[in-house]
Amino acid sequence: MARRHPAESRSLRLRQRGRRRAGWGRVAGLLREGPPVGPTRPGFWRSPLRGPWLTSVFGAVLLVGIPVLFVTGLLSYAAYNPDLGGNDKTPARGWLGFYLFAWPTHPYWLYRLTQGIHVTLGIVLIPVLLAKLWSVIPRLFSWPPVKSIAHAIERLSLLLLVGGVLFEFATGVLNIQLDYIFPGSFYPLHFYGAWVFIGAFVVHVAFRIPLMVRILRGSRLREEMRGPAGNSTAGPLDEESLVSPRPAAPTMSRRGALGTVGAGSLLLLAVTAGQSIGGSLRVTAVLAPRGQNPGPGQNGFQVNKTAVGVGIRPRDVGHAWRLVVRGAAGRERILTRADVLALPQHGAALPIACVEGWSTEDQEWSGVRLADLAALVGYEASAPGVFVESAQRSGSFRSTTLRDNQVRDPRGLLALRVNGADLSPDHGYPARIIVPANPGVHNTKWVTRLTFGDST
Ligand SMILES: Nc1nc2c(c(=O)[nH]1)N[C@H]1C(S)=C(S)[C@@H](COP(=O)(O)O)O[C@H]1N2
Ligand SMILES: [Mo]
Repeated sequence: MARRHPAESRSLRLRQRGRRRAGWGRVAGLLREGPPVGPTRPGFWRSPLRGPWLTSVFGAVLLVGIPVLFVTGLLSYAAYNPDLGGNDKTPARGWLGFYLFAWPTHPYWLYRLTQGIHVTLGIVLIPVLLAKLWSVIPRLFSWPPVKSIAHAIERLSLLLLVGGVLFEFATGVLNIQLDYIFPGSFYPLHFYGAWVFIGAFVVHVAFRIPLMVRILRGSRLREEMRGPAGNSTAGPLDEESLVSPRPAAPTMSRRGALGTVGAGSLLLLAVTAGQSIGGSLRVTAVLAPRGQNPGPGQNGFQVNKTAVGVGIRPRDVGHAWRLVVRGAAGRERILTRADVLALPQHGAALPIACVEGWSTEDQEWSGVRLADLAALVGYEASAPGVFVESAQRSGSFRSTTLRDNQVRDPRGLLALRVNGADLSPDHGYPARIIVPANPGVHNTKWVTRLTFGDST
């Protein structure tokens, strides 16, 4: 316990000398010669568990997890077809959208899977992320703040890394739990933030991976995990100053620390995954923002945004409701609900999969194929994309643009019924969009107008 870090005794000498100095001379002296007081002092951080090994274990988990989060996040963004007019919530995304592609409709559960993974994994990694940050805290306060230009660049990249990761996790969780608190602006924040963060992440990994591999190859895992309480004593002082020069008595073993973090992650998994997997697991999703039990009946599945909640007036969706279908060369048809029901009806078993990560089981929708509606207004041979508008007059998600592959898919419907009953008001009565592998947001409810061939 009495081990004194060289920097510690240096700071002691300095403090004695400092009393004799005054003003700026003293500040300059402190900056030059060693850490003053508080968290910049190496002896301030005293957990004996900190050290390169523990940091490497958490780092290895994040090294696998974060790229999966990044890729599923990019896919989620591509699924919105933001290169179509009206869909882009991220103006001037510029070359960051270089990778965008026509989001497919096969397999129909694709978005349910990618977004379920994105959200569930993000939540499950929170304890690991916090533990990793805790394990490297002494480094964030390392003194002097800047030693050289290279050191300054490294510290700046750490700022982007830590700031970026906290920003991404915070915006993601807030968007899930607080019902879109960033009206229209979550996408740019989370999207630009992801690129800044991943840049810093790649730089960090490039510099750190050799050290991490070396430490983990040392196969201390067995050693750390064995023994009555696992290993809890501080290791030898390391170059990275993670190991405390003045370790306190342990309150927990490293095995216990890993177990606690792992148990935290498993607990979060257990109370989250049910919202995406569904079935009998849905009741376990106590953190699900859309609840575990959406009520009985054919329309008994999760609702995001009720008719009342977005200001749908009864007269907009009652007898006076009309569907306006516009197409080539100014052709237009205006249909009553009876007219739409008189068109050939087709079925499709598809889920609602929301950006928030929750999804429903496949529901049996029935309605008119979007391609058939396109044919009504002059697109008999091959249907183009469509601009969809709803009876909702303000707020987000009241309109969307669908791509031609989504219109042409035989399961791409303007649905009137679900599971054998008329749509309920909250699920979009009289008519809504349902398209395979489409993010929930683009399955517009309370549809009033379809404009084909106006998608760019
Ligand atoms: N007009 C309109 N359509 C909308 C929305 C909306 O707010 N307004 N919300 C969308 C979102 S975010 C989702 S996830 C799905 C949810 O469909 P459901 O409530 O039928 O499950 O509807 C989509 N359609
Ligand atoms: Mo959604």
